[in-house]
Amino acid sequence: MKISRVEIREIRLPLVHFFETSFGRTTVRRIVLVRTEAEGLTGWGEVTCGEEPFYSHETPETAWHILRDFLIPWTLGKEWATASEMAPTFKPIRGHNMAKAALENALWDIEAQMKGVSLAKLLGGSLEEIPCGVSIGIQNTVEELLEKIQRELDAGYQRIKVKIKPGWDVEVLDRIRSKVPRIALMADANSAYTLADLPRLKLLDRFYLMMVEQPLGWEDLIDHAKLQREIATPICLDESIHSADDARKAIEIGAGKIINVKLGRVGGFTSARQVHDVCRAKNVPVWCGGMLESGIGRAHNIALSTLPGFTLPGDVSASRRYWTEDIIDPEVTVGPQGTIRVPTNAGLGYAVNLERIEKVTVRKESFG
Ligand code: OSB
Ligand code: MG
Repeated sequence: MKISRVEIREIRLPLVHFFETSFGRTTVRRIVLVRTEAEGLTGWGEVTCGEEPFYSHETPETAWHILRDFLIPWTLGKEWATASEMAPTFKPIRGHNMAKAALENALWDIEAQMKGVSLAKLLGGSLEEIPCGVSIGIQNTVEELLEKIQRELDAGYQRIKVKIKPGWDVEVLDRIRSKVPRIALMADANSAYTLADLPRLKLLDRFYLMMVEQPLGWEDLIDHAKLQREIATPICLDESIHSADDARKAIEIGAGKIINVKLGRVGGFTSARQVHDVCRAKNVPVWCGGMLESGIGRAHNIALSTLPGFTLPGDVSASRRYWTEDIIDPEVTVGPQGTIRVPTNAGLGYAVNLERIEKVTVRKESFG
């Protein structure tokens, strides 16, 4: 596959409802999309970083810079036998995994179309339907949170994740458990605690959560291992895992029992599959995380979630929870059993709505 042209663009998509975590509130997403052309085919990728460097160091601005000045010049005009060749080529660039993932994943889309198979199939996935959970942000009041939880349960979602931080944790979980004692529930702290909070973190065991996600430092493994020895609730790592090597080390030292795989955070499909393989070999369950993606990133997450190690419901949910109108057709929908049917047509499996994308584009630049 010879890449003849790459276009990057930034779109702005207002969220249907603000999304708040321990590190801040998002109301409008700024998303950098990559459109790659090769062999007369078009592939799409999405940079999944946040607007500010609060989840990771990447922002739309850093991704634009790394794509324009390094990744795109390194790929244009080159012959690629498979999309998985990109990851080793990008290795000399340290970090910037979300920028790398957008370009690599666009080539996976093209490779799948060339071979006439779905992205899921190209990856080696087998599930025809994937189980879905939802991630519900911090709300203005606990009552609003309880209402939202009920709405998502009524829609069929298989597990509920809530965000926690000091001041919005034990009391909130207590209220949730009083109302819905039996649901599959988990909490995500986005690195809001330290080991000094151990007494508080120990209280989480009361709520028999499926897991607590990333309670400690965004790059930490060591303290997570210490914490896991002190609490019964399984720890799930998100921010700390950037590669299969990180996953191996985390498992070796007992830093957690579950891993959240995000395509952007680990640098694309090739790396994500390696993380999956490392975890599967050690019987560590994984699930697919979300970054408030547009339909393009969402379609990629759906394909990834079909791998056999993705045994827990992910944060991959319906388009309508995020956008009044998505940028793909049809939009992603979730059935009454809380599952998404995996598309079987070649490539992404959804039609990219270029007309809609043009309307929300604020800048673009092409190469080649
Ligand atoms: O920690 O999983 C996270 C969103 C933005 C940044 C980090 C996280 C999240 C989510 C939302 O939890 C998942 C989604 O619905 O896309
Ligand atoms: Mg998380």
